[in-house]
Amino acid sequence: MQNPYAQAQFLISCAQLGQLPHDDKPEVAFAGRSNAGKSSALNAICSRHGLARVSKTPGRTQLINLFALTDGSRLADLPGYGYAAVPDPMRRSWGRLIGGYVEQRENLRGLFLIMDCRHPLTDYDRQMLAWTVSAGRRCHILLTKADKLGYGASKAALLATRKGLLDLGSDATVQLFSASSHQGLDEARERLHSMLHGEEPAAATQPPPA
Ligand SMILES: Nc1nc2c(ncn2[C@@H]2O[C@H](COP(=O)(O)OP(=O)(O)OP(=O)(O)O)[C@@H](O)[C@H]2O)c(=O)[nH]1
Ligand SMILES: [Mg+2]
Repeated sequence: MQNPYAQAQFLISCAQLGQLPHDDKPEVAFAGRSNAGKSSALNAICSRHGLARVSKTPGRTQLINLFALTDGSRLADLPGYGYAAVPDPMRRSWGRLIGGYVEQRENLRGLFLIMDCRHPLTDYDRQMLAWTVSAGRRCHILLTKADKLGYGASKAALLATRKGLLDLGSDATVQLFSASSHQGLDEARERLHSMLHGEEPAAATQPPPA
């Protein structure tokens, strides 16, 4: 299948909610801890190396960066959270910006929450999930950097995260992913398509019952 995300184009960087375009174009946001691999996941899904900036310095993306797809829908790369060196006032402004975005953004169809599979469900991830639950947002979790763990350890991380989600009352779905090895890339693209366009991934290709 041709990758529908390959023509993604950078649209705008915003420091405040009011600067975002206000219309009914479907949008999915990539959120997660600083350095978890949000920008790398977005680039892998779009098959575009330099689309979203990737950095070895945590906390590099401090703005909401929007990317437009050819069908008019959009992807948002949200500022990372939980970076220890970020001063308190900046953390408060992060909470206002991201909490407000998740709760108020009318065209937001759901979140891709990116977690390093070696450190899933940090306190900030739990805060993020609590916002998605209270705002009734769909959420799909990529346990990324799966190339850093062996088969058994990555399966254990997957199961532990599923259990953690149940305990939090979240119905988020979760998968293993790697931007480096492309593990889980097809599933991530299908989930993203389903979230943007409101279809179940498998249902679209199945014939109607006889
Ligand atoms: N091995 C491996 N490294 C990865 C993977 N994804 C990201 N990285 C590395 O992790 C570091 C952070 O990746 P980014 O994509 O910039 O992370 P981010 O979440 O966008 O970070 P901020 O924008 O700073 O919040 C970079 O050095 C990436 O090369 C992966 O799947 N496997
Ligand atoms: Mg980034």
